[in-house]
Amino acid sequence: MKVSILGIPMDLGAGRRGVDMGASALRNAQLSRTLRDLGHDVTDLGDVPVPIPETLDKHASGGLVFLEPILDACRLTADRVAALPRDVFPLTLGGDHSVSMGTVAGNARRLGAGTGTGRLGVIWVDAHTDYNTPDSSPSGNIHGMPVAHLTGLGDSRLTGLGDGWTLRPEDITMIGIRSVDTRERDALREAGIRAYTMKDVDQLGITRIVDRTLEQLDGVSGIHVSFDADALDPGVCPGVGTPVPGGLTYREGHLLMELLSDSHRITSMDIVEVNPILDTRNQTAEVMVGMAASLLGQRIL
Ligand code: EXY
Ligand code: MN
Ligand code: MN
Ligand code: MN
Repeated sequence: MKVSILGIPMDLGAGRRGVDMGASALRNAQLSRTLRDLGHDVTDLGDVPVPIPETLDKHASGGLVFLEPILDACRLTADRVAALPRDVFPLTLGGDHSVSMGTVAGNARRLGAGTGTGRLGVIWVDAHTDYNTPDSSPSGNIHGMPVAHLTGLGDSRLTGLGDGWTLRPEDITMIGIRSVDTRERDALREAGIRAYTMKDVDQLGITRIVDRTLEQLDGVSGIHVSFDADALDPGVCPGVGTPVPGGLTYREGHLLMELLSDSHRITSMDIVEVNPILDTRNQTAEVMVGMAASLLGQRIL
């Protein structure tokens, strides 16, 4: 398969510094070489330009911190991704999770979703549901809000990234959830978004969750996997800014990727929230490169 890597070195959406170095850490952990060794035709497109917070005014407007530069970076990201051909697998590297407003919008456009010719499914692998709006957010940090904006809730400048397209709540599945704010919970229920919590992972197991997810997403033109490193347990991925105990094990993460790979239905992936400053000898980036490898066909035997 043709794989195009694109970095979005942005930490403006997070409360802590350092995730802007995530893309670099993933490259250092031999991302390209690992995927080439699997037989893929890998092109690294480099990075989308993103300003550093030191050059900006940190003003929160209407409950949103760094709105304008995040909007600009997401717009550039969406345009770069949308321009890639359909037979390319975009592998986008954050950056904090707000970059996914750009990657998802870009992949939707790339696959013709929103123009009447198809829908994009999204599997959001995360400890958090990222479903706050500027109104409900306890922090003002935009990385806690991308899913809400993708579905059309929140600030109209951010919902506009889809150029009229919005992600249907029925086309989203969340996996690994264990930290949800009170008002987020209400909004998720109202929207009817499918979310598999860690309790569901314990009870059902990854295999059944994947079966149900693929059934739920029957009929979409492509499926995007947005993998937040904090979905995995902090013992496995310590290099994240918002760690939550009780996460996916190393094997649950790999099994999820292996089964999704077996389905041959995944068309793009994000790796986000890798924070090398908080990491132990680049362990988190190495684990996440392994996750990408499993999604792209690496097998034990
Ligand atoms: N729910 C909290 C907030 O909105 O501030 C925390 C969000 C953390 C988001 C992380 C990266 O996925
Ligand atoms: Mn920041
Ligand atoms: Mn997230
Ligand atoms: Mn998270």
